[in-house]
Amino acid sequence: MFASALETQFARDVRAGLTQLEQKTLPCRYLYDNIGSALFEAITFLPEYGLTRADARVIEAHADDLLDTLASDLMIAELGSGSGAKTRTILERARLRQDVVYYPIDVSATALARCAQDLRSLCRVHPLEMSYLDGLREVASRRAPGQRMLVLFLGSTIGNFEPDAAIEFVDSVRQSLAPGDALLLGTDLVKPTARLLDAYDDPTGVTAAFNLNLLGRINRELDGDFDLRQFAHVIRYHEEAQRIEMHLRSRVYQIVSIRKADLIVDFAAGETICTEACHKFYLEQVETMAGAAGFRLEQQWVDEEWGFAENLLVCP
Ligand code: AVJ
Repeated sequence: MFASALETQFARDVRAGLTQLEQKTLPCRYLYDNIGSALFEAITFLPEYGLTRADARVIEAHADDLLDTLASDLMIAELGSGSGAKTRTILERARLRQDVVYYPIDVSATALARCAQDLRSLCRVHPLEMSYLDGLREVASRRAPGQRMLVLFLGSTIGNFEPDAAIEFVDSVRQSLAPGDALLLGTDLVKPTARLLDAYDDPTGVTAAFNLNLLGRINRELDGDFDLRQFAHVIRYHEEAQRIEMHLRSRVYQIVSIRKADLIVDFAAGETICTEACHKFYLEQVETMAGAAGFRLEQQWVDEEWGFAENLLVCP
């Protein structure tokens, strides 16, 4: 049977994560298969999860201010575009003023196709099914003389990086940019713990399904035999580290085999797999991060209702 490269990478990552001695882990990027992307879309509608609506409110309120700061001939690249819903507002405003080309970059072919279909009536859309930094380098290589680039990294996906890795990532983004280019970075802000716990462990159980689906994906794609009913969705908030963690806790002692990862792994009763870390920010920390990555922080637009900020980082 022919094993695709991606499958093998998935198998390798699962094997590496589940053989960790201290804390078993699974990379959060694997949460987004078709089912996972659909469940995440459902999460964004939950009353308890205000992040995506807050992001959209800030963009609605400040898209013109944003475009006022940028040159006329614009390439807009988006990291992790998903369905592109939030970007629509920026593209609608931009095309009234300038010639715009949009490059959605995403690892999900389904999300990219949907995004391109939804937005191609607004401007030229060139979807790139690539990793963020590879996609950005590709966009930079297509820059015409005098063209400026705006990179969108919305929705606080930056929160999935550990603090040092976040600075490194933002610095890597800057390396594909030229003076005058900009990065619009969405960051979810620190807020009362109770509100965060509700947002990541909603009473409807959508986030629990989103989390458990990762084990279902391993069963489907890597021939695993996880019994999803024997795992529980658990949230932890580390106040000092400003980090929410999603875990899957084993309800009993159990042994799981994952044939395509050539792995048999056991779980003690109560043992967990960490499937995602979501860091929250203070405004000053974003400024520090921008400076450490070689950017100048130009603007911070804040949604007070939920506690979310869009940060405009300009390449000096
Ligand atoms: C897509 C990473 C921004 O951290 O809030 C939502 C993912 N995980 N509910 C977030 C998520 C659980 C989300 N990000």
